[in-house]
Amino acid sequence: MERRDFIHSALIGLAGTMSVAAVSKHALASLPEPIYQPSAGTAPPWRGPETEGTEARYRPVVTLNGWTLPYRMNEGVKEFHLVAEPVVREMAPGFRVNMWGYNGQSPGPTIEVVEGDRVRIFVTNRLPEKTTIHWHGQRLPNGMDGVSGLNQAPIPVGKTFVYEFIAKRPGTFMYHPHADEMTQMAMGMMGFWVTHPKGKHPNISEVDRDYCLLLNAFDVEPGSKTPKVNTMLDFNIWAFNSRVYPGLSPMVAKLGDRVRIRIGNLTMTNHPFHVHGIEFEVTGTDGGPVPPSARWPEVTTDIAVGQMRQIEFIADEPGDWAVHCHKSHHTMGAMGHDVPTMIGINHQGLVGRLQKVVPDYMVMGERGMYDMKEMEMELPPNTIPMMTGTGPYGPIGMGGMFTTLKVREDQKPDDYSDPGWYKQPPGTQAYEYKGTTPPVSREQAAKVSPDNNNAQVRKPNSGSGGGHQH
Ligand SMILES: [Cu+2]
Repeated sequence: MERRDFIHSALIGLAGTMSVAAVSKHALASLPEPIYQPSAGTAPPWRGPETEGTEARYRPVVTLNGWTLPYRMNEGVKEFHLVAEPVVREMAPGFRVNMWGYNGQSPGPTIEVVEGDRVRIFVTNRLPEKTTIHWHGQRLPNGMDGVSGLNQAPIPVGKTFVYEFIAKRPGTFMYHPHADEMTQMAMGMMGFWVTHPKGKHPNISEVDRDYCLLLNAFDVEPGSKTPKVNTMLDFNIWAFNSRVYPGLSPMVAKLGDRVRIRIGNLTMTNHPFHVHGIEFEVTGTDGGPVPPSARWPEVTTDIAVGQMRQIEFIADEPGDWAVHCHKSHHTMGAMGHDVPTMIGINHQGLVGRLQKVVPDYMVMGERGMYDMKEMEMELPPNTIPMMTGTGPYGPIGMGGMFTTLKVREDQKPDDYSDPGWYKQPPGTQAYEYKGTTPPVSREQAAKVSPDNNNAQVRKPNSGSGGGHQH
């Protein structure tokens, strides 16, 4: 068979119509053509041959600012080809970071299969060092678990290894190296894996939208392009799928849709994942689906290191709802950690004198940090502002692990395009009070809390209103 013919049949295989007889011995022994993703945008759901028509086996997921890896069928086996390699990830417009990833991006593509599928994954190592892949959470033969030295020899530079197993249980999984983990994960090597249930499952709902995102973190010095790989805890870029707000797509839903979000945490700290506007339930954990009788409602759920969570809700409130990690420094861009707290410091007269020595000197934070959202600070090249994103009412002041859930009555089914900003119906938005303001009595405030230590050290009649201590 000519190489041209092989490529042709491989492409047909991707469309799922290649018959078993059409596969020659030569094709069987060949690597599937690696497929690359040049864009850091959100790819539409990958509509493989099993997702459409009356025989459809599953509804495909959408990986936020990511994509699903197409497979080829080879005698009943789903074959994928992952290429571990250096990539440049655009974390937000104008902010590019040198990472390691798979098939052109970090995170790598999502692998999406059905319970019971036999899966064969070719892994080619184009990194400058050895690697492996561990299929986090899967039931598989011990020799396929990917821990270098324990389950296999690591994949040498330039070589390709084959992993093969049956996707035994439905759920949300991740993949990542288990060789020089600290470096390779700090550089962005990770990906998502979804196994859909085979047929109806008592504890797994059919949903209208199914989103995937990995929580990941990097330490990129402002002005530089390569993450520091020896950082243990003090990361400064907090990301969903190696992207930061405002570089993240919104999650969109049609009013009334049942929405699932699958979240995995491959950072070195926990993230309380918070969704505004609705209540959700955790419908699945690392170990599988949660029976409906064991679920409870939440608006925030903590996702510990190495964990996966599936949350589900009905998108029954229209609007643009914030979705973010609730650690407030995780919704910020890169910053120095040594900025002093300046609230209450009077800078009058100081700025001019300081600017004679430091021409770019700016006062930061004497009334809180909100002003920083509007400030035009001079930043080193290739650095995102600390707080950023502009909404219909001004700066949002969020970076990092932040995006929006956009619920619209007129969003078409399967339409994942951004509907723009929500238009508040008249009379449903917070507004300025314009009546008279009664004087505040601080004396009364001190008297009503006699058990409070702080209140006791104040002289109730001093008139200074607190802060005056013995
Ligand atoms: Cu966080």
